[in-house]
Amino acid sequence: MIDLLQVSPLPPFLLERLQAEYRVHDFVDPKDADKLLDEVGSRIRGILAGGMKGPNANLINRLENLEIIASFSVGYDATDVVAAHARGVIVTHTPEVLTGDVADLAMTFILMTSRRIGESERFLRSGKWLKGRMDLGTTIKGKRLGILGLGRIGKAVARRAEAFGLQIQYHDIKPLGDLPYRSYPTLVELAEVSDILLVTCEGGEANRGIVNAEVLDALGPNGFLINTARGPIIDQPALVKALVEGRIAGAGLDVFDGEPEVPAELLTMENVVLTPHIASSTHETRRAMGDLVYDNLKAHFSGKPVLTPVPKQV
Ligand code: 8YV
Repeated sequence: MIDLLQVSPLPPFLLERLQAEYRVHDFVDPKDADKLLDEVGSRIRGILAGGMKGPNANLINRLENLEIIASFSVGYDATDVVAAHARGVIVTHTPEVLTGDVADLAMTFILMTSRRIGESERFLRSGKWLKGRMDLGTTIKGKRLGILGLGRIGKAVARRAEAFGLQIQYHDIKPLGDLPYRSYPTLVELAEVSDILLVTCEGGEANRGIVNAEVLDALGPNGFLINTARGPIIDQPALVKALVEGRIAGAGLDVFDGEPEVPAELLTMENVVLTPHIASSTHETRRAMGDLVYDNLKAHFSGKPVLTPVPKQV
């Protein structure tokens, strides 16, 4: 049996399927990491990672027979891909299969923040409707949606948003060729001309804190910020401050810097929609992500090319 090291929590159906064919060593929260690695490290040929927990360079370099890291996520910022590729270790992720669900949540946030759905629900449940009417929301038709990172997920949100009558524009570090949407050279310029700013770019060090106070001020007091990507892309203290001071209108957030901790100020704000990193959390998508992790490992250990490798990082 091939030995795998599991560094991230995984759904039970995937774990059971893998355990039937591989020897899976639990390294999610090891009591004595060194002892376990001394015992099994040299036998490990694969790592099972996730979007929030992946191997760092130390771990990758300690496993001399490591061949593959399979991540149960589309985002691979938790894994040191540069260190893996430097050693010729393959890294796989789960693109495409979760795009629709993540885009659906982003669209839901756009509607929830502008139409004040969460606040309206709390208004009704708390009995306030018996004393008066709920305040008005904002129409989304005709508003400008700025998308930061027009990749697979960004494009899927754009298609949905077009059906709701939103105007789409974007900022991306890569030239994206012929698209029906206007591109802005900087994030600040995009925010300046957006009513809603959606964060769907990659996480990782290069994008840490790029949605900063200047970007939030460019979005302005009538603007909504939506994040379904990674928490650290937003300068979180700057976001909290902008919300407290009314310098932006509201936010829809599925991810947080330091999650599952969430800044206390956000918990009591009416104009903020908060979900616990659920963008890909459907039975169907989690099953498809698990199947892809399994299929990537199967392909690799059968001597075939993996299905969804992470692009080469140097
Ligand atoms: C998962 C994610 O919740 O795919 C990603 O990048 O962040 C989510 O789909 C997470 O990766 C589970 O490990």
